[in-house]
Amino acid sequence: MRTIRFIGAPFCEGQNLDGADLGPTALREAGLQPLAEMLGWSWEDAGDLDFAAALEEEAEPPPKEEGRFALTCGGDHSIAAGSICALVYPDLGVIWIDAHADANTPRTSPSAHYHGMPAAHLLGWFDNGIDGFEWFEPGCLSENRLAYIGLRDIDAEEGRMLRASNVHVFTMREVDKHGIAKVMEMALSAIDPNGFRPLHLSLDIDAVDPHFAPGTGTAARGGLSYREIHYIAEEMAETRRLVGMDLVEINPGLDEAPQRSSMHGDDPNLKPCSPTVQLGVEVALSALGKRIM
Ligand code: 6HN
Ligand code: MN
Ligand code: MN
Ligand code: MN
Repeated sequence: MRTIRFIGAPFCEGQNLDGADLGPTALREAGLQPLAEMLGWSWEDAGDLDFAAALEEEAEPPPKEEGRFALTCGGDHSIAAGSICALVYPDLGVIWIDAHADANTPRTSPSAHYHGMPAAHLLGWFDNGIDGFEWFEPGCLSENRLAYIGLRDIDAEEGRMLRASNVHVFTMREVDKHGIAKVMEMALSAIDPNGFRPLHLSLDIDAVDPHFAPGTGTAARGGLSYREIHYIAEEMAETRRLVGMDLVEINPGLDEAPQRSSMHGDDPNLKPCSPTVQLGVEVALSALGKRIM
């Protein structure tokens, strides 16, 4: 039996809205654990990371994750710097699903929000180190092992840096033009031409159209459909090489009213949840191998 290690990362200081820190608890309450166990996974809950304590103490590296499927739930997308850096696979390929590229540097960022920067940090694009990040390994992700899908809201300088790089970018226009199946095929073969690399899925829920994912801080219209995000997750599971996943930017405080759904069946232990939380649970289950039939 394969084991999931669920890591709660209730960090929302990478931007200026409260509520994304409620993500891990909301996903637990929506029943992610029993639903994953029904798929045959064994579940290990690492609890929530204590960011307040971490700020007080000497910077400690995130514990290295190996052998289990590491599911890190945010929080905002800042946490991907830690979750990806903590994976021990030196040839890791990353599929980054997002409306945004999160590839600003402290020099180019228009907002100074760190959640718009973790990809650039991982790629080693920052001019300088940052205090508190002594554990971090800038450049631990190489450009040709990163592919984005779903982008549609990119800052000018960020776009220039991406175009000048070897990062693989599939914007919403490529999804329109080729369809999601072809885009997934192109993205996977771009980062993993021989099909043997371990893979990580960094999933920002704002990649999905706000019609399906209203509960997020930086919503951008014109996003992935309900089935397109599921197809991505299903294909990642199908590779059988998925070793980690981030599920970030779900903000229950900005979400619509809780509802009961078919996902909950008539299990009284599963509480109704808001639509973006529900979407997060459903997409995580697809990435964990759930199939329509
Ligand atoms: N996210 N590009 C904008 C910025 O502030 O750098 C938005 C970033 C959004 C980040 O959604 O993870
Ligand atoms: Mn906060
Ligand atoms: Mn993001
Ligand atoms: Mn985003």
